[in-house]
Order: sequence, then C-alpha cells, then structure tokens
Amino acid sequence: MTFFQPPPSLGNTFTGDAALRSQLRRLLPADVHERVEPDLERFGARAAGDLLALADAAEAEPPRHVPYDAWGRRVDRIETSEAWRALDRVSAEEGLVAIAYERALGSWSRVHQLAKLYLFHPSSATYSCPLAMTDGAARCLARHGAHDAELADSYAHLTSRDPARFWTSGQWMTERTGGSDVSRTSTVAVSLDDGTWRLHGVKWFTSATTAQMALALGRTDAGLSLFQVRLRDADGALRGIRVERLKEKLGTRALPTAELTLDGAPARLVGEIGRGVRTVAEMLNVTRVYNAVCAAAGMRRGLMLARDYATRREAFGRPLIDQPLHAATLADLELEARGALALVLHVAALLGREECGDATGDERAVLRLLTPVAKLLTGRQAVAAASETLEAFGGAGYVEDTGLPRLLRDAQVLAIWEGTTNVLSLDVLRAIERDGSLAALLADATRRVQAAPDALSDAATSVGAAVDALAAARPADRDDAERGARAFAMSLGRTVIGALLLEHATWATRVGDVDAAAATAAARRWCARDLAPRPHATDHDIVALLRECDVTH
Ligand code: UCC
Ligand code: FAD
Repeated sequence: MTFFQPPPSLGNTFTGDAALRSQLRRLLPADVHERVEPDLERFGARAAGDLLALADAAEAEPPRHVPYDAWGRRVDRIETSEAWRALDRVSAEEGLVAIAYERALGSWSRVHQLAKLYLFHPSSATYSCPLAMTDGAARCLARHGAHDAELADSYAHLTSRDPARFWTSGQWMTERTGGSDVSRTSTVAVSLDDGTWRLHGVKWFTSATTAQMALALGRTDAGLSLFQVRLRDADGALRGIRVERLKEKLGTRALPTAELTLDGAPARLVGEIGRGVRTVAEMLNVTRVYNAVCAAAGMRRGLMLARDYATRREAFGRPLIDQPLHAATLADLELEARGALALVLHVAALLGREECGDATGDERAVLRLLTPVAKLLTGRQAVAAASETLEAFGGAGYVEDTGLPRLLRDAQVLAIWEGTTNVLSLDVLRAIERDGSLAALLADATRRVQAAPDALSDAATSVGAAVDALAAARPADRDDAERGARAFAMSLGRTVIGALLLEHATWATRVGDVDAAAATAAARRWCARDLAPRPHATDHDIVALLRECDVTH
C-alpha cells in the first residue's frame, strides 16, 4: 500500500497550552481568571479554525501596489486580500487593542489583551503588526492628544470595537539614512498659520500602509518632532503621499510594507516640539512588548505542530516522540517557549500596572529595563526555535506548501524591526544609566526565588549567583560597555526568566497545580545553565579579533 504521511494537526491553541493556562492561574486573581479563561478558550478554538484559514488565505494573496488607474491617473492603491481585511474586522470585534484601554479588569486588562494577542499572532498572517502600531499610537494619543479634537477623535477610532469605526496606525521612523539612528531624518515639517503642518520627505519602510493614520518623525527648527498623519481624504485618496513601491520581503508577506514619498502630507504635532524621539519612544515601548509576545507565541505554535507531528511520524520502528533524542530536542524547545512566555507575561502585568497608575517606582524602572530585554531576548529565541522547529519536520520543514517555512521567515524580522538586537542592547544601557533600574530588577529577581523549596535550592543558588555576577559587572569604559551590552542584556533576561520559572514552580508545587511537575522541571533545567556567563574573550581579545577582520580600520 502507498504510504502517505499524516500532516500535523492543530487543536485549540489555548486548551493545548499547559504553560499558558498554568501561568494565568497563578498571575490572575480568581475572579479575573474566571472572566478571562472562557474568552481565551473560545478564542483559542478560533485560532485553530477560522482565523487560521483567514491567515492562510491572506498569505496566499499578498498585497499589490497599483500605481495608476486605467486612464493614467496616479492612484497608488494598495490592494489587499479579503482575508486580510477580515482579520482587521476580527481584531476590532475581539477588542484586540480595545481591551487594554477599556480596562474592564483594571491593570489585568493588559494581561488579558496580550494573552489574546499571543493566541492571535500565529493565526493572523502578522496582522499583529498593524495592531502593535495601533496600540502604540493609542498610547501616545492618550497621553498627548486629549487637548486636540482631531487627535482625540483618532484615539477613539484606534480603540474602537466597531469594525466600521476601527482604525489602524502606522509608525514612520526609518529613512534611507537610518532606522536605528534616526538623527539624520531628512523629512521636513513645515508649519502653517492654522497650526497644522506639512511633511516633505521619504519614509523608507512603512508597514501596514493601508492604515488610516500614522505617527511620523519630521524635522522642525526645534529638532525632531512627532506628527500624526491621516493618510486619506473622505474619498479615499492619499493626502500628499506617494507610494513608490512595496518591499519584496523574506517573510511577513501578507503585510504591506511600502516606501513612501511625503509631498506636503498634512500633519498635526503630537507631544512637545523638538521631543519627537522621546515621544515616539512611548509608542516603541508598547510595540516592543507586542514583538516579545508574538515571538513567544510563534515559538509555542511551532512546538505545538512539531509535537503533534512527532506522534504521527515514525522512524527506526517507532514514533519520533518515542525516540529519546527527538523527545529531548522537543523538550528544549518547550523550555525556551516556557521561558519566553514567563517573561512576556511578567512584562504584560507590569505594563498594566504602570498604565493604571498602580506601579511602584521600582516597578516602573523594572518595566523600562525589561521591555528592551524581553524584545531582544525573545526575538533571538524565536529565530533559533523556528530553525529547530523546521528541522524537527525533516525535509517537510523546508517545503513551502507545508506552511512550515513561514515560521522561520516570519521569525527573522522579530530581531530586526522595532530595534535590532544590538540597538536594544544599547537601550538596556540607556535604561540602566538613567534611572538605576538594574538594582530594582536584581532585587526583584532575588525576592522571587526566596521561597523556593529545598528540591529547587540548586536552581535558586544559580539565580543568586547570576544576580551577583550582574551586579558586579564593571565595564572599563563606554566602548567596553557597548561591546559587552548584548551579552549583558541576554544574561539579564536569562536570569529574570530563571527567577520567574522558579517562582512559578514554587507556586505550582505549593497549590498542587496540574502543571507542577513540568513547571519544576523547567525551572531546574533553565537554571542549570550558566545564566550570566563571563564573556569568553577578554576585552583585549575582542579588540584584536575586530582588527583582524578589518572592522575597526
Ligand atoms: O520597525 C518598525 C515597525 C515594524 C512593525 C511593528 C511590529 C511590532 C510587533 C509585531 C510583532 C509581530 S518602526 C521603527 C522602529 N525603529 C526603532 O525601533 C528605532 C531603533 N532605534 C532606537 O531605538 C534608538 O535608540 C532611538 C532612535 C530611539 C534613540 O536614538 P538617539 O537619538 O540616540 O536617542 P537619545 O538621544 O538617547 O534619546 C532621546 C530621548 C531621551 O530622553 P531625554 O531627552 O528625556 O533624555 C531618551 O531617554 O528619548 C529617550 N528614549 C527613551 N525613553 C530613547 N529610547 C527610549 C525608550 N525606549 N524608552 C523611553
Ligand atoms: P541599520 O541601522 O543600518 O543597522 C545595521 C546593523 O548595524 C544592524 O545589525 C544594527 O544592529 C547595527 N547597529 C546599528 N547601530 C549600532 C550601534 N550603535 N552599535 C552596534 N550595532 C549597531 N521602520 C519604520 O519606521 N516603520 C515601519 O513600519 C517599518 N516596517 C518594517 C518592516 C519590515 C519587514 C522591516 C524588515 C523593517 C521595517 N522597518 C520599519 C525598519 C526597521 O525598523 C529598521 O530596518 C531597523 O530599525 C534597523 O534599521 P536599518 O535597517 O537602518 O539598519
């Protein structure tokens, strides 16, 4: 008989995620948990059902730029699939942005919302990207838009649950001269007598270009400033904007990312003039949290598929899941996914507390520091995990129509946009230098492992040693600090995850949670690593190596 391999299958992505369910049982107060869980369970079924079908359809029909109409008029339409537009409607109806601003559950609303995003992202064809920027813009306008009727109206659109009213937002920072370093931004903002502005320049990467508005950096006499741009007039025509072309990208193919020329685009100032970077950083700190949540989500999705496949695929006389080495490989992926999840839920809870005014000064400082840490660490984890996940399918993982290569193509961007790994490592230094957040973070990690039971004492010792090493790090000078910034930031992230996994295992054991055995194994195994390793090479070695490969000349 001809053999056909049964493909992997996906069940309810909430009920199938033991780590997520267990974390939420610990984090959320009982009455909040009672309200959140049914919503997530219902949404988890959609993530494996109609949303996944929409995402597949959107990926199969990528956006198209139509520069001219049949009669030669410049129209610059970006045509998207019906499925992509349906994902927009779902986002509004499900309150994927709104939940965070309605705050029906107080500060826990962020955890609810971001847990929902975690379920949505891998079944969204990266519709999570427009949502990230929408949420970041809503946050900016909530803070800086109340005095201006047009900005306040935009905020209402961004946070609406009504698909007919819901808007998404773009975020236009990157120019040809630089995405990490925006100081050479050449887009010029010209002030008009009526208090509005006109923008002139080129924006080199603009994702979700079908959004109704964007927040854009532009140069004024007072320095870089942030502006709101409403892209289209009442007839749907672009206002002083030309779409030059859509980027041809490695992944995120359903997401339109365009190069734009701004030719007098009408704009309104957001925040203080000359403080554009500071103002847009408020947006970045939200989009970076999204990035981390989506990284954790992608890791879990890949593992769900790989685990299921391992029960269906046989090699050397038994299912892959029964091959000790394959099972150990999947267990490593489980560990990475659990670590990432623990970190992003922690950040989500802190963000919720900060936004509701419930956070202490230390918590605010920890949030500021952990946001780039979470983004950079989970971004790298997601790329590595996606590569391993593809390998777990053998050759099928490399074949397009299995849908699996998308996992890797879509993961790679998580380490690039919203600040590369290096740039975020430097942001970690910025956060540490400005508000003394390191001491608060290390004290918090120490506190979380204090109640660890005897069975986990080795793990607690490992976290303690890492905390000591991080507290003792003393770079020789600024260059030395920058060279070591990535290793330092990764160590911080690994140490915090160690503390969080340990805290969770301690709780799970105490209350007899169904996930206790797995939580304990995860904490032990994570902390058995060297969480904050000393750099392999001394400063002198690194400088010599750089010279050798001609980088410093
Ligand atoms: O990539 C993009 C969109 C992609 C789609 C989004 C999807 C999201 C997730 C979906 C998942 C599927 S949009 C482009 C993103 N671009 C970046 O991330 C830029 C990367 N570069 C940086 O992050 C740089 O560090 C800069 C541009 C933010 C800063 O560079 P500067 O010019 O050297 O800045 P300064 O002078 O150090 O900082 C200026 C001010 C300071 O405040 P003051 O003036 O009060 O001293 C800083 O403390 O900004 C403050 N600041 C911050 N504050 C800078 N960064 C931050 C921060 N992160 N938080 C708070
Ligand atoms: P560069 O800044 O040139 O960086 C090149 C390399 O240098 C990187 O490895 C970086 O880590 C490193 N580097 C830079 N500075 C330092 C330093 N000081 N120390 C150490 N290393 C350093 N941008 C938007 O504004 N809006 C969007 O909607 C948007 N969408 C995007 C969608 C996609 C799919 C992609 C891929 C990008 C998008 N971007 C967007 C742009 C993105 O934010 C930038 O590409 C990113 O911030 C990096 O900037 P760059 O490309 O100019 O790289």
